[in-house]
This record gives sequence, structure tokens and C-alpha cells, in this order.
Amino acid sequence: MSATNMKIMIEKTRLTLLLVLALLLAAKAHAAAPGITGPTFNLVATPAFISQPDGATVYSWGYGCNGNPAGYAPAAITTGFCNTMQVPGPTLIVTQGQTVTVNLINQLPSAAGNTSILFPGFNVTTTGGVPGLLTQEAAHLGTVTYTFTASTPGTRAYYSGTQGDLQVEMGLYGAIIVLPSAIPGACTSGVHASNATARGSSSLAHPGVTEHDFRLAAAAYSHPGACYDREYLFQFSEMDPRIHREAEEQSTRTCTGCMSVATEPYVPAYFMINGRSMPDLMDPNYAPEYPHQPYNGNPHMHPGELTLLRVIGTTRWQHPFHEHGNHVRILARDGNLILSQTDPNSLAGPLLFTTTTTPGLAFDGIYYWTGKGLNWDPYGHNSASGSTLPCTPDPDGYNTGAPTAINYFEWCQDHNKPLQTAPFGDIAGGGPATLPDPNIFANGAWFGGSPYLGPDATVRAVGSTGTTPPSGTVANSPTDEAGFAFMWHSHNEREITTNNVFPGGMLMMMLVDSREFVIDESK
Ligand SMILES: [Cu+2]
Repeated sequence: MSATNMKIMIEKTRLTLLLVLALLLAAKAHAAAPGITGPTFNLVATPAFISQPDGATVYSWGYGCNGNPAGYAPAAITTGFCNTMQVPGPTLIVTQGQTVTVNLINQLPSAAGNTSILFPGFNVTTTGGVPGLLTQEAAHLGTVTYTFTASTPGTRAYYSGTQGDLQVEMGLYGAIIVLPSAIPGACTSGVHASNATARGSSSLAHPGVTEHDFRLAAAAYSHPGACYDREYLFQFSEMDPRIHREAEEQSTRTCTGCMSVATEPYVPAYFMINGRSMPDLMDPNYAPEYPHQPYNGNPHMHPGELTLLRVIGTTRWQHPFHEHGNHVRILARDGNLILSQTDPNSLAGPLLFTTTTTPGLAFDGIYYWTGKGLNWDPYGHNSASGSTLPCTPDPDGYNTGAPTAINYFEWCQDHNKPLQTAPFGDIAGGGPATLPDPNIFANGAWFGGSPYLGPDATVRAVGSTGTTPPSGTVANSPTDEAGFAFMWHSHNEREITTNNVFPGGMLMMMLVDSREFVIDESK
């Protein structure tokens, strides 16, 4: 690389960093696992352009809705839309036992030839269409119907069964979520009922505002080990823009099925979660600027919640995704709940540091975070300065008796245990660490000003100095969200770039928010 190129590269990186920063400071968007409900789905395969954060618009093919769907889920997200083309395709949400019918119309360019959908894991019967290698296909402007019983719950992929090396790369893939027909009582009582109560009352920082339930169900499977309190769907894919460019160039040919695009060599430049790259994936679900990429990747949770991750690998590369902050307990793969061979009542899925998605593979996993093991009080309560916030351990050691308390689910062993030697504000002192003066800007605008959780954590950390830290005036309003941000990203570093510029690609942040902060997945 020449010195000039190096300089351009550095400038580009700086620009991107600023862009990421600017977006992080903008409106806070949250995610969920939004989709359309059935059990009959009228889909169409159509071309359109999807956007990437470097300004590129990439010619792609995707499944979309032919007319309005039967409905949208979860109900708490009221902004849903389903265009005639989207990447990934619409998330199909059904309930175990339903008969699912998918009618597909092929509106791809005639040069693209036939198309189809495979539903791995289901016993599919087909009506109409023309014979293809793997299933019945829809010819240009033709239709085909796929019917199957949603026999077992779980998260699974669906994708084109026609010329997969080209059509899946072009964007013809999506997810189907089957909700269990029976929800175990354990998932709607005990700590899960308390978590629901805690969400419904988390209005301390925003009086009068309560949190909605954004789950599709209370359990991923009909098993007491598959309860969850919050959920996200992430579909990982990558794109080689050269393939898309050649498909675009050949899309105007008037012959049928004559398109010939080499899918090797394969040099992907865009690495996407739900069809978007960092930082676009942090914008809301159904944000109007992404008419063909409606789903985001922006997880949030409160301490103590069990967060269900529904993850699917598509296209060709394997993506070693790392969820910082804790390991992920795998519940199921491809809709198969992993149970112990000796005790079918116990779950036996592995606890993984890196959750690798192999193309075509789906898994459901549980991520949680409580602060246990930090060995200091992440809430920063100071009994010496008059705080009388109690922490009453349940048999597991957590403060779960009072769901409306701001320290609901605190790990009581660390309650009031100081972190800082001599803190500025209303925080217990005498701990092992000396943190940087929050008023010194040398730490940069990223410096959050407080190692503690909660909308008032910055104020409490710097209280007596009478000012908020530089970042408090720029990055976080001291009275707004102050969560712990855990980077969730691909451990293939190439994949955390967008067209060779870092940061980008498969990179997002899990924000563990204090209970006072209302997580609104609809924005
Ligand atoms: Cu990592």
C-alpha cells in the first residue's frame, strides 16, 4: 500500500468511526424478532436494490409479500410493513400444528429462470409449478405452492432451492419461526412472571411509561428449560458485489433462464446481519430508509432476563460470532431441542464462547447477564451515604423478591461492594480501582463517565464535581440510558469490515440496560 493509499485508508476509517459514533449518539433503536403471521403466506420473488453503509446500492433478489400479510408479530411493534422484496425475506411466524401454505410467484427477470423455496426440516408437498432439481419451481411469472405441517417448534431457515449458489447469494433466504403449541407453566410463573412484572413497572426514569412484551411466546419449545424473557433473530450472510453486478447487467436479457453468472471466485465485501451492516443494523426495525431491509440487529436486555437468540447462517461462509459478556447456552439446532441421553428432562446443549453459524444451520440459544462474578456492585449503591436499597438474596443469591426495585436481580453478594478507591460522587469508596477523572476529555467521547448501571449512574459517579463528564454532554445524556455495552461481532476480523473498511459488517452491541431504562423494541 502506498503512503497516499494508506492515508486515504486512515481517513476513511476515521470517517467511518465518526459515522458510527454519530449514529450511536442518535436515536436509540431496539430489536426483536418481528415478522408476518400466517398460516397462509403469499410471497413473491422480486429484484430490488439494498443499501450498504458505504453508500453502495446492491442489485439483489429477495422474497417479499404479494399483498398484505395476514398480520404482523409481535403485536407491540405496530410499524410493520412487507414490501414485494426484502432481504432477508419475511420472517414467517406460525404455531406448532398449523398447516402452512406458501404461495410463491416468480417475478425475477426472465433471464434468471425459475425459482423456488426449500423448507428444510418439514415434510413439504407441492402444488403446481414445474419440476426442478430439489423441488417444484415457479417459472418466470409462474406460481408454485408449498404446503406442510409445522410439526415441531423452533427456528429454521428457508431459501431458494434453485441454483442456490447464485439465488441464495442474491438474497433469496429467510426464516420461519414455529412457536410451541404448549407453553410450560414454569415459563409464566416464578422468576419469569417476576421479569414480566419488572418490565411492566420499569418506569422509574420515565414515569408513566411501561415496557411492552416483545416476545412471540414465553417459551421457544414445550420444555421448562426453554423459557425466555426477550428474543432476537439474527440471520448472517455475506455478498460478493461482483456477482450482483453481473446479475444486474444480464437482467435485461429477454431470453428465459439464460443468465450465466460465475459464482467463483468468491470475494465477499459485505457482511450482514439481517441484511444490514454495522452501523445501519442499529437503526430501527422497519426504518423507512431501508424499504428492502426491514429487520435490524440491535439487542438490549435487563440484568437477569433470559435472552433467546434465534440465529441462522446463510450464504457460503461460516461466521464465528462472539457474544461478549457471557457464553451462549445452545438450546436447539435446526429446531431439534438438545436433551440429555440419560435424562430427557435435562437440556444438554453446549455452552459456547463463539456461536459459529454454518451455512444453512439454525440454532436457538440463551444468553443472560446478571453482574454475578464482577466482585463489585455495578449499581454503585452507597449505604454509607444514606442509600437504604435492600438486596435480599433468593436461594440462588439474587434480589428477585421485589420486581419493581431498581436493583431487581442484583447479585446480593456484591451489594454495596465498592469498585473505586476514592469516587467523586455518591458511590461507595474504598475499592481496589482508581478510575480516570471523568472530567478529563483525554479519554475521548467514548468514555461513558461511569462504570455503573442506570440513568442516574453518571450523575452519581461524578456528583460532587458538579459537572457531567465530557461524554456526558455528548455521548449519553446523564439522565438517559446508561447500560453496559458488549460488542457482539464476528471473530473473523475480515467480517467486521464493510467493503474493506473497519468498523462495519457483522458487528453490533448488546446493551444491558438498568431496570429503570425502558427498552422499547418498536423504535
Ligand atoms: Cu470477541
